[in-house]
Amino acid sequence: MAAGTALIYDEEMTKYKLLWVDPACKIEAPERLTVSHEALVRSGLADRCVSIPVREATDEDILLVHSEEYLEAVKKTPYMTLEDLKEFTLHYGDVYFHPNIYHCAKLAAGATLQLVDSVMMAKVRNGMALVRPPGHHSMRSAANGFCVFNNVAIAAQYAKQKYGLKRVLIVDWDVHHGQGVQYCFEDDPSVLYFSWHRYEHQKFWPNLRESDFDSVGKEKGAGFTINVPWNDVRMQNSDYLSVFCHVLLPVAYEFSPDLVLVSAGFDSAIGDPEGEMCATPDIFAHLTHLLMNLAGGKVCAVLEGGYNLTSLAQSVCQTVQTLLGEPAPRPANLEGPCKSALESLHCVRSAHRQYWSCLKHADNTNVSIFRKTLVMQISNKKSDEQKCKYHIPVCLKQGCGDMSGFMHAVLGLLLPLGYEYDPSLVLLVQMPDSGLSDSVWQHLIGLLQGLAQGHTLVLMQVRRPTASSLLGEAAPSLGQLHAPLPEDVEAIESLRHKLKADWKLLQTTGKDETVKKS
Ligand code: X5A
Ligand code: ZN
Repeated sequence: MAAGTALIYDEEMTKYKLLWVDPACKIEAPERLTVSHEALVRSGLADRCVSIPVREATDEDILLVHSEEYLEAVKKTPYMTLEDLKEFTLHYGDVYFHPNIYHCAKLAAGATLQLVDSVMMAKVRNGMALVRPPGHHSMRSAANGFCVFNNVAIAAQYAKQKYGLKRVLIVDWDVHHGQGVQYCFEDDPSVLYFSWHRYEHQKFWPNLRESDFDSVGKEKGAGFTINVPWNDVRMQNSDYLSVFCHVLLPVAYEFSPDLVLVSAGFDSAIGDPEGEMCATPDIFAHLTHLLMNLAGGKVCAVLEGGYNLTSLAQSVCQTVQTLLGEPAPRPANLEGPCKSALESLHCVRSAHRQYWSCLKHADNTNVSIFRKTLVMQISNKKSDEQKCKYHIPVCLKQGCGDMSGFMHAVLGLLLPLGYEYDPSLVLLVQMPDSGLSDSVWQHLIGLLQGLAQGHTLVLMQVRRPTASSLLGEAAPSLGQLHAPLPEDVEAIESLRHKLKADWKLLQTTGKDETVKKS
């Protein structure tokens, strides 16, 4: 295996900036690159890396991802007046142009390709490219989100073409969704795109429906796009690690990539004004470390976002230090993932169960039913195992048959849990073979009427299928339905016509049915 870590950087990429007032764009400043590079130099990390020169991406490289029309349009920007640049910028979302940005964008994409070349030609084991402008938001024919050319997407296509790679993994740990990368590979099973991103149920930029967990890729590429939406801010180290352990890594090992590209944005770190997350810079040491056993260690990290200069510089150092082979520091306070992260995790795993065998046996039960429902099941079956916090199987030797044991469970478990859970309805279900005596049943009903302001629904002698439906299991298919009896259809239809003046949802045509009864 090759040794060494490449560092690819050129000061030229600091030589463009926002030339007018735009609050959305002012955070994308040249200092992002200078502080990151200075931190690497000051810590001695830069010296331990193999320094590789940048190059300009060629038209051919850029056309691997972008359209000719778009490339030609961007090519004109160095000659534009300030007014023309402002006007050109208006065609796109949250991005700005500058007379030197086309040059820098060619260097950013070219730096990424230099990194891929040095890793693929085994000059180094892995490496990082410090680049501006970032890439993951730019699309085939559009600049977007500070991005002009899609550095990582171009690199993936380039690596497939030049080195005949069968599978490339793109890990996008930037706090924004790299929709440009997603669009580029959504029907391509040779590129697995993973992204987590601040989403807040589509309230956060870029506010796309297709950033949610149920966008999994299309056609042959179904299952090869993995989106983890963060529906809350302040995600922490445990949330990030959980998603790596329970989604990305199992799938990545199953995918078995030939190369790993990281869209390494550090706006997912604490202090960032965009992300508003709480993960500490040392988590990036762990994220990096966890990827370094894939693809024989061929990991190329490419800078994307990151707008808190302190947090950014520290995170870059953690990443490079780990690429160099330093052991990762002990991660700060690891409690479990938060509720919102668990919800996202569950949704992503469910959405991908059908595509990845590592997720097939995961969360096999319909846990969602238990979110709104606290289920306590008293039986003599040891086999019932707890499905989640809100599912409490209680195994008594004689089930409900022994009065003392049963009352012990009711008073010691069911009542306190019921009071803490504070339900709005109590549903009591008695199975036919429960063995429960009438008097115990009467006590149970009486005790539970203290909950839910007395709203109690009692189901006696319930048949097995009723219980399974109440627990959220799918009903078996009814098979093909034949046509109903004509006299039944007639009776139902005439009733519907009689009732539809009073009940809007019974109406099926616009004619004279909107007339209200006076
Ligand atoms: C690369 C990156 C963020 C754009 C935010 C626009 N772009 N509101 O982090
Ligand atoms: Zn970002």
